[in-house]
Amino acid sequence: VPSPEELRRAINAGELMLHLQPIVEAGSRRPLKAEALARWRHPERGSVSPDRFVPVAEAHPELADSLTLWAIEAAGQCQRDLASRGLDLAIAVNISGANLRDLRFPDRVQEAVRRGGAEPSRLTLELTETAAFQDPVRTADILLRLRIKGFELALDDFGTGYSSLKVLKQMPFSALKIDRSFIADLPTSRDSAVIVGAVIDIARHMELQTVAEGVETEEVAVALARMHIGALQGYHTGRPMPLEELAVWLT
Ligand code: G
Ligand code: G
Ligand code: MN
Ligand code: NA
Repeated sequence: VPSPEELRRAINAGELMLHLQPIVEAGSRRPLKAEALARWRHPERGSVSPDRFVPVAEAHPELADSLTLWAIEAAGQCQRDLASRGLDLAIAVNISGANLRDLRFPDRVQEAVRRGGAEPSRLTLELTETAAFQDPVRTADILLRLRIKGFELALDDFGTGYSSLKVLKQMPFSALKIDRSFIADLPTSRDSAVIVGAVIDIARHMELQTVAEGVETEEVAVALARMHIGALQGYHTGRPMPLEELAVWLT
């Protein structure tokens, strides 16, 4: 596990980069968006997984902010790079509960977007329900400010927290990402199929977009399209990849 000092240094030294995973429309398989996933190429240790360094950032609010603002700025640069090749894609960036302590966060996001050159309406911020529930009143306030600034908000890993429906009711989300634990066994588990069907139904009535995470087979993709899910994400429809590869993948 890296120390906070090492991570801080790495962010400043430009050792982090984004990989981008396609999110495609379920029916047409047309690319809608890409999720930005941070990668750290350490000069001695080689690649360090986000599972190791994201928790370090989350334990230090100011470091969590640096990571998120770096990712937002870098995502904007990716979007501009794609636009210069005639490719238009929305981008989703993961944010942490640690980012939601300070009411100045939305302004800082807006500044990072300005530096990176992204279009706010083409940037989605993804947040897990666990993060959203640490301080629900403050979170709702911060999320509302972000929505007013034009950002899309996605509830990530939906179904794995303790308060999913309450979070949906209280927070101004625009999309819901169904956790891969309900998606992988969709063809064989009647329970998963019933749960996913009900979630899609709730989302439709609440006018929320739906994304299935962890789509690993054509069979699952077809089953989800039949259930009228909005979008698909997973190794089957596209792995996380560097920007250059994504540009090729898109054309
Ligand atoms: O590819 P994957 O191994 O990228 O990511 C592992 C975990 O790390 C996921 O839960 C993902 O949401 C998280 N993650 C990846 N990049 C970022 C990031 O830039 N910020 C935050 N907060 N989490 C990230
Ligand atoms: O927590 P979040 O949903 O942001 O995490 C995204 C994580 O899921 C990343 O680690 C990414 O590499 C991983 N991922 C993306 N597609 C698939 C998939 O089809 N199967 C599995 N098992 N993991 C996936
Ligand atoms: Mn995510
Ligand atoms: Na997720």
